[in-house]
Amino acid sequence: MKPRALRTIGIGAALAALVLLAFVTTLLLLRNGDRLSPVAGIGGPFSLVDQHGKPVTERDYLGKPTLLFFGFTHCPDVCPTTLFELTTRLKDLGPEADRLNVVFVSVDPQRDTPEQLALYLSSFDPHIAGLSGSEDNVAAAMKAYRVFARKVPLKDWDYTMDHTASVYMLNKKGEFVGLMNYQEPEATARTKIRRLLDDAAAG
Ligand SMILES: [Cu+2]
Repeated sequence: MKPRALRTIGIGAALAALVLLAFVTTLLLLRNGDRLSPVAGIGGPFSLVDQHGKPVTERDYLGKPTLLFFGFTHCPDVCPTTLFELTTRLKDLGPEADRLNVVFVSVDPQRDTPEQLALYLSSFDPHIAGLSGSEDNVAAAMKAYRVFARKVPLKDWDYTMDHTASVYMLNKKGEFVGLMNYQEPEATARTKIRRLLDDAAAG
């Protein structure tokens, strides 16, 4: 073979090797990219009571990814809207909904007793757990997730609450991996939940 032919074969082989390397790296990157990256500094331990009166901590929700939302049952708009949307997403998932925790934490423990939460949540998907607790324990949970909430007085000693409206997404280790925004469009909400479930299934 002439040297030029040899060189062409050599270059061809090198190119083929490069293409193969690029392909393998892309596959690895894609696989890595599929994993949700935990964000440090948001989330932490909590000690609350569910709508059946059972004490729960963050450890009760490990092993499955979690959608965590803070609100209150007297909320006129944000909470019912979000819980209704979550109910629809859970219905869409069918039996796969069992692979996800959905947790509603009250920022209004004064009115949101376990009984009140049970009554309120009976209007939504039964997968949704409702947590409350002492003022201190609720405040600690809110602090851990950097949730903002404040009482706004209304007429006749009544009050409403301003509060953080995002849904926190936690992986199956309980690590914070991202947010779903208030009234997140259906398509992106579905994609986010899909990623959360796929990430959990990936081990
Ligand atoms: Cu609300």
